[in-house]
Amino acid sequence: MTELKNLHVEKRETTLVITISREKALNALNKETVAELQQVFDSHQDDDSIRAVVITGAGPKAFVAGADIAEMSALDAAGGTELSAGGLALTMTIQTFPKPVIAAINGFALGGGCELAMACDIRLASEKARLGQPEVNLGVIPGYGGTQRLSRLVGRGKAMQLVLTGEMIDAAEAHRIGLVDEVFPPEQLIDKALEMAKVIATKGPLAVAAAKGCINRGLDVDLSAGCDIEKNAFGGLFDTSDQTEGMKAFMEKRKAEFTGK
Ligand code: DAK
Repeated sequence: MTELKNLHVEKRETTLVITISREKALNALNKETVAELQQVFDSHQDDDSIRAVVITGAGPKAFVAGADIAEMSALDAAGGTELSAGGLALTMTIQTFPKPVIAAINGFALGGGCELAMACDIRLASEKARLGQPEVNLGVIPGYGGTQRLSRLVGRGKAMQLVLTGEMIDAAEAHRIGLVDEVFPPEQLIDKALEMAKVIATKGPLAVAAAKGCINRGLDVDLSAGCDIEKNAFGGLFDTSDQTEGMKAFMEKRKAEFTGK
């Protein structure tokens, strides 16, 4: 892996912890940071030693305060489209990544930061987190899938309210509307995210990947097509050693030793 200027990447047992580290700009996503995130996900796509990813922001104040406004301010339409393409590709990579990705939202998650968190599979937030889609304040709209993923998470009315007013909400409200899944005191957030990643790491990795894919793909199709996706994925798992091992271990009253095969 080439040197990363904007990320700190650390392997903690089977969890890859990615910390976005541009603290002076509240971890705003410039093009280089988006490219580095893409590179980290691409290079771990087939890494069997990684069972989950945790993404967080450096410092006590921000997860990610959005796309980098200073960088964006100079863009023309072609540059804006290129920026959007990079961010959209990254969010799609995270959504289809074969291992679960947990966002540990330690502070502001605004604009592209909220969109990055929404592309993750599970969102855990600090009590100090504040979330929102403030793009209308800047004369633009969410460009990293925000208009699409927010409405899928919180419903049309709340998504409209957040995107059209540009107002921030606190962690408690984000939890109430389903934008974040759990809220913790700031000092517990990372440990809780790592704990959750560790629990997932004990499960069959192929089953975890299949379940993630079914939930995500199913949300984009009608119920019966979604159930077909599930049926095929369920059936496919019966060709794996992990299924044999999981069921054998249950009958032998021992813990399963999954190999991801
Ligand atoms: N970009 C660049 N720098 C940022 C930043 C950002 N998003 N947010 C904060 N900073 C910088 C500030 O400029 C300041 O830098 P210095 O002045 O110290 O050099 C430093 O971080 C500390 O920020 P503040 O001094 O403002 O700190 P406060 O505690 O007073 O306020 C705040 C914190 C988060 C409320 C405030 O910084 C703020 O409102 N930040 C901007 C939040 C925001 O609007 N985020 C959304 C960005 S727009 C698209 C693709 C993508 C997108 C849209 C379209 N297409 C191509 C179609 C996505 C857009 C966005 O994400």
